[in-house]
Amino acid sequence: MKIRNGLFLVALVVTALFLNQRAANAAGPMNVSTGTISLKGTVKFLGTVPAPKPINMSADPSCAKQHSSPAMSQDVMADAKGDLQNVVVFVSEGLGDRTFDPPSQPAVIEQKGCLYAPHVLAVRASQQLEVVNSDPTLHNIHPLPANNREWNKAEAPGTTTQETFAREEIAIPIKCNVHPWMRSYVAVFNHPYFAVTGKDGSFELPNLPPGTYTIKAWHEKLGTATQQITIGANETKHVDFVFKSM
Ligand SMILES: [Cu+2]
Repeated sequence: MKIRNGLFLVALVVTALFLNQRAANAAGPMNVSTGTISLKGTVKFLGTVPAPKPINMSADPSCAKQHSSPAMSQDVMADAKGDLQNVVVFVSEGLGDRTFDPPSQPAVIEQKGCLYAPHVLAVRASQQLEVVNSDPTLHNIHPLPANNREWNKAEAPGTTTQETFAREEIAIPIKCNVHPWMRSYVAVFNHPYFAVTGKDGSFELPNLPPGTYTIKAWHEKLGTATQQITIGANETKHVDFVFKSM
């Protein structure tokens, strides 16, 4: 009898494992087909978009030579519809005491045509930041953080250097001491729930756990906008941000 009970238990466990596996298989494709975007939206600029200004690169002819027409300022980049680029949208509160390991892949910022690409970058705390000099001229990358260690590195043409930022900070201005017009911003997060808007002003924050969050949108010239949202399980919420000229 004892043996038969034991066999019965084994059979139950096997059945349970089998059902679990079937449940996992069913959940996998379902997550893909319904999408795992928890939060998506757009960022708009309201009003007349300030005209970009040409950048004077005559101080370094090797920079100017790389542009067939003058490079334009990148501080407010919006199209005719007001779609606003280079806005960092992120979870500012609501994740509690969850912790997240930094990704093993590096983030990359390039110095090309004596401009930073991208102009606005978001990385994780302690993630490797690869700084690439693709130009035939000397650059100097010099972040000016408020909450991180300041570093300052000269970079010979065609070389790459690596650095990190240890703490969350939105956002760190980056300058080049050689070319005063060069400016970028690096936002540093200790979680993965952030995005930088592209040309169409849109963003997506995937895989947010259900909860109530403070979402912020940061722009280098236009300031910070804030909204509260609550996301349920398997839910996608839309949030739109609007910035006006300051
Ligand atoms: Cu430079």
